[in-house]
Amino acid sequence: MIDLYTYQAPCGYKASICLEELEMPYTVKVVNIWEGEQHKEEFLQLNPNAKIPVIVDRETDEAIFESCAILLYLADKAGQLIPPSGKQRREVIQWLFFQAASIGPMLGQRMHFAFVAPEKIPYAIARYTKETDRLYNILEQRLIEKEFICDQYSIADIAHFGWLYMANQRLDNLEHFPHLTAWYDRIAARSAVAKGVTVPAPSPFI
Ligand SMILES: N[C@@H](CCC(=O)N[C@@H](CS)C(=O)NCC(=O)O)C(=O)O
Repeated sequence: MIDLYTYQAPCGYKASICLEELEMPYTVKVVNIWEGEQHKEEFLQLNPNAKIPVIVDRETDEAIFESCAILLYLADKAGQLIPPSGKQRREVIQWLFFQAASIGPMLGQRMHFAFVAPEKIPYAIARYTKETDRLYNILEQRLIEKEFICDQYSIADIAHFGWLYMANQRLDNLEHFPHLTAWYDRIAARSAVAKGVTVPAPSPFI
């Protein structure tokens, strides 16, 4: 059994989608990040970085933070959603890092300056829009001949969907990227994905 510490946020959705895809039993522990519950001592013991998601594997009492590390752990535990070895496995890990280091942080900044910042700063909005469009174009080129980000549906798709799902609620950000849009629709149509984005409840952005 897995305990999932999460909230209505893109990084949390990655973990819940993965658990749903793997049909792994899990218990949801809600951490209200808008009320600061991620800074409580009990939670910091699980993640010193004070961010959701975190999982605890009750079979071993091991706690894991960082959403892409969680995806890798769950996929390896189940023996699904990532090849077990070789070049294809390394390719999935490479795109997981791309998501964690680029798509996630840059889209996070784009959404922050568009919707959360107390003042509209045109330079910041333009900077992160330009950078996320550049990153989208990398995915767009890759998806011209591919159904999924790697050879098969994998945790690389789940990782990317979390933030793209959140961005898509508020921005017309995919309209110039037809192959990325088609990929998004394919992933969104999966029943485990539709369920995963309702854990612990639908996004407040919807
Ligand atoms: N790199 C981390 C980022 C985690 C993250 O930023 N989580 C956000 C929700 S998507 C959060 O907990 N924010 C609360 C805060 O920053 O105080 C991961 O992928 O797990």
